[in-house]
Order: sequence, then C-alpha cells, then structure tokens
Amino acid sequence: VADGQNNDRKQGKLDANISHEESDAALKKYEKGLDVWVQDDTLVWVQATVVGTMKDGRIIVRVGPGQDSVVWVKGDYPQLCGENNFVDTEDLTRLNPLTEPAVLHCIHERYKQGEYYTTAGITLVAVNPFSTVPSLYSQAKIQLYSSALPQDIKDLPPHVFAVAQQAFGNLSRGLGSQAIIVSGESGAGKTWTARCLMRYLATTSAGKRLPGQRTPTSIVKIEKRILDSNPILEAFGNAGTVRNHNSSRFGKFIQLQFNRSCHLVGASIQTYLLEKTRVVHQAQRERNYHIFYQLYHGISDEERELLGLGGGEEEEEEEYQFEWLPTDDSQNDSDEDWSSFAITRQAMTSLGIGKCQQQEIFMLLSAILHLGNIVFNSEAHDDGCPCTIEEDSQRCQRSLRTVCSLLGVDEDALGRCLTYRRITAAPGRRKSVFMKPCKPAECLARRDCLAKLLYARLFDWIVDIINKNICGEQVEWKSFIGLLDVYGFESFPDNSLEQLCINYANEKLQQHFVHHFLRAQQEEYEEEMIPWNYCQFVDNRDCLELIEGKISVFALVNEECRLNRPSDSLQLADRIHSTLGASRHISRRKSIQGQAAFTVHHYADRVSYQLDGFVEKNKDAVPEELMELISQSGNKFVSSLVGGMAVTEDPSTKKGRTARTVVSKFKASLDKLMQTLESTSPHYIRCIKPNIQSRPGVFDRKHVESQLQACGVLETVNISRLSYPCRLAYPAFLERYGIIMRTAADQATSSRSSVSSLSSLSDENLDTENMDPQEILLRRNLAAGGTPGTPGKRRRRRTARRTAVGIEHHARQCCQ
Ligand code: AOV
Ligand code: MG
Repeated sequence: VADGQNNDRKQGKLDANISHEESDAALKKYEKGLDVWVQDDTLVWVQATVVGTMKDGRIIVRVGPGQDSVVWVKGDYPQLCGENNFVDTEDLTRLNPLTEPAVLHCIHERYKQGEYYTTAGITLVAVNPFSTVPSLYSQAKIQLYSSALPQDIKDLPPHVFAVAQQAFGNLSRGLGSQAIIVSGESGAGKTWTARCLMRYLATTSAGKRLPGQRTPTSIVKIEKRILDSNPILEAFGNAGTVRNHNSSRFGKFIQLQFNRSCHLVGASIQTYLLEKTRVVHQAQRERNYHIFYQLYHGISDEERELLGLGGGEEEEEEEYQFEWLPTDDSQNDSDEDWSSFAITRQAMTSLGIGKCQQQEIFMLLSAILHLGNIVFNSEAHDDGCPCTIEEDSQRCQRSLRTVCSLLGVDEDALGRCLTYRRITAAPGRRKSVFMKPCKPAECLARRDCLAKLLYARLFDWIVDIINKNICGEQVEWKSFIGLLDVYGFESFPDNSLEQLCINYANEKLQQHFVHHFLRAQQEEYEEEMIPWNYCQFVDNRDCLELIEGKISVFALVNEECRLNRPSDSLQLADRIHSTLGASRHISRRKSIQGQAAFTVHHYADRVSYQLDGFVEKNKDAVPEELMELISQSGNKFVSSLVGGMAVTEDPSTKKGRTARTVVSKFKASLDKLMQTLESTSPHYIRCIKPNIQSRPGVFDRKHVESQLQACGVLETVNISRLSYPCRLAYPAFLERYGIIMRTAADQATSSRSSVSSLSSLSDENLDTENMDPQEILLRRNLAAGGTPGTPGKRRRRRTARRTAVGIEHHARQCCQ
C-alpha cells in the first residue's frame, strides 16, 4: 500500500510539485477516524481508517476493521469513502463520492449477491456469471420487462432486457432506428448478450400482436430463421481459444428490421474480418473452427465414408487424424460437438440450406481437413530437384486423392499448382510466362492459402444464404435495431495484423462512444448554455489517427504492399518509427527474438505488434493458378465459390489497388458501420469478465478494475451523474406537466413561454387560498427550479425546439 504508483487515472494523486502549504491543506481532510480506500496489490483497493497524518505528508491508516496492522501511505492520497460508498446500488451514478474504489466495490458486492447487471449512466455493466442462471433469462423476466411502461423501465432492476426494451420502446414511439453496442474483452459475454437481446426482441415483437390476431406464417418463419442464424454462424465463425471456449473469430452487426406495427419482419447480417489463419494454424491449446469438430464427431458412419473421414473397420485410425484438428484435453468435448452438429444441421435446414447443399458444404470442409495432411518432399529440394508432394507417406497420398475427389480437381493439376508458381515477365513489350519450382516453405504456404481461400469463401457464401433467407418477404421495413458484437480487445505475447485490426475496431467503437456520449453531452450543454461541471475524459482520436489516418500505420503498411518489394520487417519498423515516432501513442519495441515490432498505446492497454508477415498478410494475395484451379473444378459448388473471380487478387500486381488490402477493406467496412451507427440512437452494454479462468464465483478485482478503466466506466458514470438524465421537448413537457397550470390563458401562449412561466411561478401568482396544498408545494418547487438558462442568439431557434432539461429534471424530483 505504501508509496502508491504514479498512475494518471487514479484520482487524488499527490503532485510532487505542489507546495507544502497545499499539501498541508490536502492532508487536513484526512481526519482521524475517517474511512478511506487505499491501494492494494491484489485487491486493488481496500477499506482503511485514518489513524493520523505525519508532517512529511504521510498518512497512517489501519487496514481492515479491527486489525492492528498500521500502514503508511505516501504518494497517492487515499480516496475518501464517503457516506454511501459501502452501499451497493444498482445505479452507479448514485455513489457519492463517485470514485474508482466505490465502483469496484459496488460491482463486487452485487456479484456476490448474484446481481450481474448494474447501470452506469447510459451504459449497462454486465458481469459474466460463467454459470447458467435460468431465472435471469426466464420467460417471466421477458414478460416483466416487455410489459413495463416506458417511464417505468428505469425502476426495474438493470438487465439486458431493460436495454432491449428501451430500444424497442423508442422504436415503437417512432424515435427512429436504434443500435445496441456490446463491447468487452474476449470471453466477457458479448455474444451471449447479443443472443439474449435477439431472443428478447423476437419474443417481444411477437408479443405485440393482439390476442387472437393471426400472425402471417411468413413472419413466424422469419423470426425462427433469424434466431437459427446464430448456431450456424457460431459453428463456422467461433472457435475455442485460451480465453474463451466459444470465441467469435469474426465481427457481426445484425440489423433486426421492424415494420410500422413494430413486427420483426426481417434482418440482415454484416460480418467483419473472419480470422482465416485459424483454419491452417491453431496456437497451442486452441482449436480450429467448431464446425470441423462437429463434422468429425457428428456425422454418421455412412457419411463418414462418403466424406473420406474414415469409418471402415480396417482403416487405420492414424490415417484419419488431421493436422488441422488439434484436440486439447481441456476443450475436447466430442459429445458436445456431436450434439451441436445436430443443432447446426437443423438450423441449416431451417435457413433453406437443403440436404444436398449441406452435403456439398461437408465435402468442402473434409477436403480442407485433408489439405492439411498434404506434405512436401523437402529432400528433393535439397538435392536440387523440384519439390513434390510426399510420395512415401500413405496418409499424405490418401489425403491428396480425397482432396482431389472432393474438390473435383485433377491430382496432377493440384500437385503442380502447389509446387510451381507462375511467373509473368514482360521484357520490353513481349510477355513471357514460365513456371518456377517452389521451395518447401512456399509449397506449404500455397497449400495453406488454398485452404484459407476455400474456407473464407464458404463462410461468405453461408452469410449470403442466411441473408437471403432472413430478409423477409415484406421488404418494407421501417426502422431497425442493430446489434453489434465484435471481437473483444486482444493482447497476446505475439500480436500480428489480426490483433491490430481487432484492436482498431475496438478503438473505433470507443471513439463512437466518446463522440456520441461524452463529447456530445458536453457540447450540448455548452450549446444550451446550461452550467455544469466539466469532466475529463480520455479521447482516443489521436490513437485512431495513428492507426488509420493519412499518415499512419495502415498507410505505411499499404505503401509497402504497393511497392511490392521483398518485405523487410526491420525496414518497415524503421519507417514506422521515423514517420510516426512523434506520436505519444506509439513506441519502439525491439521485440523478443530480434523480430521487428512496434507498440501502440491503445485506450485499453499497450500492445506490441510484431511486423514479421505483416505485409504478406495485408496483401492477402491468392496466386492466379490456385484461383484458376478452383474455378475450373468439376464440382459446381466449389467452382461457384470463386465464380467469375478467376483473376488475381494480388494488390501488388495492380497499380493503385491498395483499396483491396486487408486493412483498407476492413477500414472501409468499419467506416460504413460507423455511418450506420451514426444514424441510430445508440445504447451501450459493457461486458466484464470477472476472471481469466472463466470460472463461476471468482471475482478477480484487479482484472475487473482494469476492464472498468479501459472502457471508461468511471468517466461515463461521472458525466451521467453530472448531467440531466431526462430531456423533453417543450410541447412534451407541457403535455406532461401542463396540468398544474391553472388558467386557460396560461396554456394559450407558445410552448416555450408556457414552460418558462410554469417554471417561474411564485407565490404571488398562486391562488394559495383555493389550491390544494400538494399543488402549491409542487408549484413552489417548480418555481425554485429556474429556467434552463438563456440561450444565446445563435442558438435560440435550435434550443427553442429542443429541451427543457432543467425543468424536467427538477419536476421529476418534485414529483418524487
Ligand atoms: P465474448 O463473445 O465476449 O468473447 P461469450 O459471449 O462467448 O464471450 O461468453 C463466453 C462464455 O461465457 C459463454 O460461452 C458462456 O459460457 C459464458 N457466459 C457469458 N455470459 C453469460 C451469462 N450471462 N450467463 C451465463 N454464462 C455466460 V470473444 O467472442 O472471445 O471476444 O472474440
Ligand atoms: Mg463472441
């Protein structure tokens, strides 16, 4: 506890430069017996009582009630507990004083009582229980929230259903499209939450039908299909990782579309950047995509033989072990894979993917697994001969035959594509093409590239089919509720382009949040000239600029792709540092094992990215020969996956094609997403992972604290508390409170002046003799509330049609 660390975010920091007098003054508030929070290495903050202060600025505290130990605190001031700091509240804005320790304590206390949701201003904090709590999501709970009146929702316990109901309520009241943005680190519960929201909204929209009203079967079908899209997307896009046994390896934005009567009539799904590398490379203790395991464990013996996945008694088991199907004891649950496969299949059928098409998909998946068992003869290459597919390995040869038969391609053609690369030289005007044998590592890279290409195209195809089947026959939807579930912030010992993209997406969302809530709120108050205390918040705009701006990491990596020179990560690191080194959001990192790297100071944490392979991943080049091979496949389904695309995707070969690099495509898709979000009223849910082991009942305070800091919960709560929670347009205000205006003359004036006169009522205007005492009290209270400030000339028109926040806030207090 002694000598607290210098942490900018911690409040009450003792500045080394402050004078003795100031220090004395600050110390004075630490009277003997005062309850404070002091820092602790494991518990982050612990409760303590001040015993006394020393002349040198140290404060003596006793930690824990009834304990003898006395601890000296110097450097950081302890935080004051205040009166209600130990009270747990379902709304963090009620904490006073509002400090980090109080927020952490409150969330922890609630967690101990099995309360996993807490309101934090306009966001909902959702702590993952890591165990099923059936009562939390029961039909009765859905009923409770969906039947509540709009003004009563806030009085119900915080819940994801409350957020969904607010969004749905806004939509029903004609307030336009809504978005619910779910964020949090890997395993925090985003996908789970998004699923709950979908289920709630589908149920609630169905409930809006009047009793006895017949629902068109097409709508019922659509609702079912929308919900069925989840198991399919999760089977193909989720995998077991060290952080989450069901980690989404793609981002997802689903628009639930509603018609004028607020019935769910369709949906559309946009996905972002599937992690393709996982198909061919799984880190230690991680798995490939669920669907591979589901297929392997779930198919019948008959199908197994048909798909070349073994099954015959005489087959040697070893031959049907797949390199790309690693199993880890902690995540190996073949029974679960088996039962999940039945669900995936059933969902596919519901989504219009018939038996035959399912078979085609499974054949492709099996072919991909077999591709992973194809290896190359490196000895031949060492002897100066061209590399060949290993002939001495039975497993490899069997896999080669299986791949070719499943993909409908010729064995020789596949072998040649994997072991030779086409080089097009254009000396002078004459173009000549020749084939160059590949080195063993290049052969493997080509094999992997083919597998990634097939899987990524299959994933896109599935998303396409889902979209076609959930868009609804009634195309005229009026507004939508968007649910955003993107991969959480990631920081591993080794981070590459994938992590940069994922963390960039999180920066974008944080920027959206900052922009929409924190900044918009402050600006609005400035515009309305309503006095309020400014509150600091961390704006991540500079960091975002560093990643995606005109002169940025993305720009430099794209430039490297465009120049198409042999990639040298050390040189790229130098360029990044010489060009961007002035930014306070980047620092040089001489990485482990001499690899070039750089560190980005993200809003959530610092992450070091290794540059090896960065440029190649960004190019995401698919050799022409492979595309041609697939497009000429005898299997129509396979060839259709690259249909009309048998041209190179290599950005380096086309001038000015940088728009096709991975980061450029990703940035474009995120910009589009941000535009869509801009057109909605956003709601935020911050998911919190209570411990990294994903265990129920364990609340790691340090881990939770860092997440609360990273997502700015404290700042959000602070600003929400300082601001007026309700805004009503003048006419709406009058509609609600005009009843206390006595005379018709009062109501005859313009809405703005009526509000003004309503708020300036004084005893002189009141007919106190003939009025109900309650009404007199209410009017007096209103009179004391004042007006929301006099708008400046320029703002006058805008303000006039907008809010009467001050009065509304005051009136609410009076009414309570
Ligand atoms: P994520 O979406 O945030 O991670 P998930 O939604 O997959 O995390 O949640 C991780 C696991 O936590 C789930 O598989 C459930 O077992 C459990 N879980 C989450 N929320 C709840 C809840 N409310 N009640 C019970 N169990 C829950 V990632 O996709 O890795 O960023 O990329
Ligand atoms: Mg997820």
